[in-house]
Amino acid sequence: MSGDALIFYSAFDDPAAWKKTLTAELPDLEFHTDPDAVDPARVHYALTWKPPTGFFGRFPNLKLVTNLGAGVDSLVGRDDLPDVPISRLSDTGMVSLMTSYVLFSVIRYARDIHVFERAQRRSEWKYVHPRALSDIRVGVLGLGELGGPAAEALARTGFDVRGWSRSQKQIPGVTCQAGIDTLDGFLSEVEILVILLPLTPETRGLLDAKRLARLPAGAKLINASRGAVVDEPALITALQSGAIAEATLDVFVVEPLPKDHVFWRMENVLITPHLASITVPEAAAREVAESIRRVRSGLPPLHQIDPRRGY
Ligand code: NDP
Ligand code: OXD
Repeated sequence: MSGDALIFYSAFDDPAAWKKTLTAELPDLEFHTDPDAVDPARVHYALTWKPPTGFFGRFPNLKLVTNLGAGVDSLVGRDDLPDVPISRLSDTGMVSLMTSYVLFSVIRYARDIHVFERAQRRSEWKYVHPRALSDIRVGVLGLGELGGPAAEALARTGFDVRGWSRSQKQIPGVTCQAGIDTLDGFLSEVEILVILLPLTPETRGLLDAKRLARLPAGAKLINASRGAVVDEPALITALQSGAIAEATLDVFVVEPLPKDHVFWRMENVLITPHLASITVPEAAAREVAESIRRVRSGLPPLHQIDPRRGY
């Protein structure tokens, strides 16, 4: 089958880069960014990030919707989502970027770099005796395409790593637990918590005041998934009291984080602007092209998500 069309929408990603990389993989694919420039009936594939309301309704013959990102929380709640396979991006470039972000953030705390950053601002030679990494308990919530490799990399680096997910996992060097019943016990043993859970009805506000209080006093928290998985006011209270000593936050309930938000003024919070991982078209286009080939052959796409489950 050939000559079918793809519609691209993103206010964030570069359409020219995607067109170049995707049509190099699939020379017979028509790549469109303007919905009015193509017969909607010939559009079989949508590659989109947060398209406007009603976008999908224009295309009656869609066979595949691919989310231009890993998190599908903004996609699955839409009422114009067609009943076709939905996939998300995942590629080695995205995994490497997230793993490097998690390693950096955990090591910054494990090696007391945050303490030295502040001491330097006071011109203070502040010696803190390093701890063995194997004594530092790191917990990773979410062991999926990004969380699994991040947990494994932390274990390879020498940390005592525990992981938590919905279904039981086996990851080299990582002690894995599964299910909501094990969460409180899991949290009580973790010194540095890394959050890599998707935002779903089940995980929204999962880390509320009660669960944050399960963490040992002085724990550190790293959130690289979605802001709303954590109850932000509860986190602020815990950071202000020192119950949670430090946080590295890449994601927020409201993004961009408003100028007057208290997080900006907190010395014990490191803020990054939602870039823990991004999609690199060169790597991801191969996966998208393979999904299109699979759908053309009547097979399910790669990285298919379950809209009812929310991830
Ligand atoms: P996946 O969908 O591959 O994995 C999700 C993991 O979370 C799985 O291990 C899953 O368990 C677990 N999980 C989901 N719901 C529950 C639950 N209710 N209880 C326990 N565990 C649960 O996601 P990724 O690893 O690819 O990415 C995680 C998130 O990171 C994305 O959803 C996105 O929001 C965010 N992200 C952020 C980026 C950034 O730049 N900050 C960039 C890319 C992604 P199981 O394995 O049992 O299904
Ligand atoms: C994603 C993200 O989900 O950027 O890809 O958060």
